[in-house]
Amino acid sequence: MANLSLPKDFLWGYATASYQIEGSTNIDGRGDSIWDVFCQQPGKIADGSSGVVACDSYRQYKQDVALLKLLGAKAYRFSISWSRVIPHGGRSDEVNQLGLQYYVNLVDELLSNGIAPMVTLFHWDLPQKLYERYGGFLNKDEFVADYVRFAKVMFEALGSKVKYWITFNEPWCSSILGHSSGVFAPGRSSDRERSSEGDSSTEPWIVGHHILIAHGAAVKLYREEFKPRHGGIIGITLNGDWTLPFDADSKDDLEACQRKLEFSIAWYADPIYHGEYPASMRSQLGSRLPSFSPEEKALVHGSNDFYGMNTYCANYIRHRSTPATADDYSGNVDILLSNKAHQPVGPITQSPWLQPYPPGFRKLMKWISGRYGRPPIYVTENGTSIKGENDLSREEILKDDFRAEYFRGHVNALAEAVSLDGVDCKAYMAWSLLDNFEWAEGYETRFGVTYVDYQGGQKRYPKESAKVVAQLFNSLCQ
Ligand code: GBH
Repeated sequence: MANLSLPKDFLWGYATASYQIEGSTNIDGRGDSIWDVFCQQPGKIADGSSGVVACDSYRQYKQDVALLKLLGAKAYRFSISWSRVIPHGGRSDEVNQLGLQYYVNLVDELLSNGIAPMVTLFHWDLPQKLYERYGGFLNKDEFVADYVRFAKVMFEALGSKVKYWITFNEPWCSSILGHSSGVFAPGRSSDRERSSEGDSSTEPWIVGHHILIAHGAAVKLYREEFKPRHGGIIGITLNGDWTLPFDADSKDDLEACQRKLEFSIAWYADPIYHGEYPASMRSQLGSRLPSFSPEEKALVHGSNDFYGMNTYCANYIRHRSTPATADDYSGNVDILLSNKAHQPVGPITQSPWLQPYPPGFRKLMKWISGRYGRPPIYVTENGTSIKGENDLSREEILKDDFRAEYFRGHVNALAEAVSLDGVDCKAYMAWSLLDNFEWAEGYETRFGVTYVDYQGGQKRYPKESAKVVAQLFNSLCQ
């Protein structure tokens, strides 16, 4: 451990997202997002809840900033509710000054407390009106133009103050979960028991394509009109988890591991860093995977100032020998939580998909760094839920040893990647500052280093893990 260290100016802090924390969904002129509407549909959210109140951060943002300061954070990653700023979302629609002012106030409060704001323009909450008008992400010309105008409004309002910009959070989720499995808004799928609309064989690939183009177009605007004046940086945040072979002796499973990484990460990162979708995807998806026009390619290729990395866990991967189905989105593999010898990849948590495996974090950073020419990596999310946490008393929840241990393992793995593997990692945002609305899992699953008392005015109580995160970075950054 003694030889591990991180740069003194390493940026660490916490992340959140607008719909998960803000509440006040009908206040001060905010328009609906696709999540407001999705939550109203019976059966979509585990506990039937929504983001109507959430952590009440729209009203309690000063408490959030005071909390960040107390925890010693250097940076705070939050996202903008597009429909709060432009209630109907479109490029000819009115800007809602009250909604915009909220983000100006938040940024000012952060800066006056010495905390660097990191802004995610889009974390899944598309204005509902744009979905109704033209199908949202599915309409390239409309979506790209509307997104770029929204981005411009935000760059104009905050460009002189915010130095870190993220165009999209985890486009894989908007594409696959929103338009293939249908478990996230807008809930489209070929599965007619789940949705009356959607085509899982084509729509996710179209949506991903359009998001990449919208990302490229917003980056172009930022680089031409804002970066020269303000000197900030901009990139996209991609999710992805490390893969291990189900059978370590199987060449097929080893290849399947690479394919799974390509279908989840390289789907977006290859066009950005290499100008093209990965060969494995082109060959499996054929003409269902859109292709870039020369202009689009030029927009997307080279469009990251940094690589935004979200990761939580790892999976065992087993090759499938049957042909890929039309709705397959993972490279025709089985994604498993234990291997051939029945060993689990990690301890269970409250999230069915999340079993922590800290060595995978280091390996994945190295994989990204190697494939993309050692880009600066900003870890924009990493964290865990805890099995049964929500059933405990507040006193018990505050002693979150499991989460503290998760952060020890992962921050140590990060320091190894930097100190021993030559990975250029500049930032780490733990997920999350607060317990919050965990999408389709509602409020039963907590990810915060801070307990939020949903029955007690959303009062915030820092957990043990918050202290551990600060200790880790205070001792590593020198
Ligand atoms: C992050 O996604 C999100 O950015 C954040 O908003 C969220 O609160 C946090 O995770 C914790 O969940 O079992 O097929 O439905 C993490 C990446 C990818 C993890 C999709 C869950 C579900 C796969 N997510 N995955 S599935």
